[in-house]
Amino acid sequence: MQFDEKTLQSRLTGRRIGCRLHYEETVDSTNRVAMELAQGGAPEGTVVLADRQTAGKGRLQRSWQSPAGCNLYLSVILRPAIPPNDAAQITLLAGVAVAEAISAVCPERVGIKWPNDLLIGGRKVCGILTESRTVAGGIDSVIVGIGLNVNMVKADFDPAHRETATSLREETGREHSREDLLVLLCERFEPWYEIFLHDGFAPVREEWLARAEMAGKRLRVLFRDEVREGLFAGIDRDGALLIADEQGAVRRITAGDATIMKG
Ligand code: BT5
Repeated sequence: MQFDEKTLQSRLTGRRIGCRLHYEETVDSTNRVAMELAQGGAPEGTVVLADRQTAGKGRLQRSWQSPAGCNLYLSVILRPAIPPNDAAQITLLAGVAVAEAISAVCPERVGIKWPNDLLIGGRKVCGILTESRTVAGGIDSVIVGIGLNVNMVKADFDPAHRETATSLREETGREHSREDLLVLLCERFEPWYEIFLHDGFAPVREEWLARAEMAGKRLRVLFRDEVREGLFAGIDRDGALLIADEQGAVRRITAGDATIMKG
C-alpha cells in the first residue's frame, strides 16, 4: 500500500517534528533531498519521506537497501542552536527516540549499538545517518536520516545481510502500518529533542546507556585504518564511545565502526 500523504500530513499537523511533510514515491536518498530543502530554507521539523530509495545512504559511502512498499525511509530537518561538535549527539538522541517508538509495537528488547544501529536480538532493524550543514562555523541544519525495516521479510534482504538484519514483521510475526509508525516516530522524537535543547545531552545519555547493546562486551572499533579493541566502558558526556584496554586505560572514540566481539 502507498502512503496517503494528505492523511499523514493532517495527523502530523501542529507538531514540531512533522510540521511539514515532503513525500516523494521514489528518491535517490531522502537525506540528499532534505539537505537540498534545508539549503532552500525549509523549516525545522520538515520530514522528507519516500516509499523507495534508489541510492539510500549508510555511513562511509555504504548503501542502505531501500525497496518499495515495505519500509520507512525518512529524513528530519533540524535547526538546533548548538555548537557543531555536539551535532553527533543528535544521532544518539535519534537512536533513543526510535528505540522507544519500536518498543511500543515490539515486545523484544531494542538495543542500541554505538553510534547508530538499532538491534533486535542482535540483528539490525534500523540505521540512522546524521549529516550536518555548517555555515560560517555554525550549524545551519542537521539532517537525521532514519531507515527502519518494517514489513520486509527475510527473503527480501540482500544475501549479504540476510543473517545480520531483521524487520518489525520478522520480529513480531505481523505486518505494521508504516503510517502509524511514522506518526509514532515523530511523537517520540519531539520530546527527546526538546529535552536535549533545554537540558543538554545528560538525560539522553542516561537513556542511551540503559539501552546499550554493548554493556559488558568486548568491542573492536575501526576508524580509518586504525583498529582498537577493548571492553565497553560507556559513553562520555559528549557521546563519544569509551573503551578500556587490558590495563584499564580508557580511550575515547568520537567516530568509527564498532563490532561486538563474540565470547
Ligand atoms: C546506517 O549506516 O546504518 C545508516 C542508514 C541510514 C539509512 C537512512 S534511510 C533514510 C535516510 N536516507 C538515506 O539515504 N539514508 C538514511 P551504516 O552504519 O553504514 O550501515 C550500513 C550497512 O548496513 C550496510 O553496509 C549493510 O551491511 C547494512 N544494511 C544495508 N541495508 C540494510 C537494511 N535495510 N537493513 C539492515 N541492514 C542494512
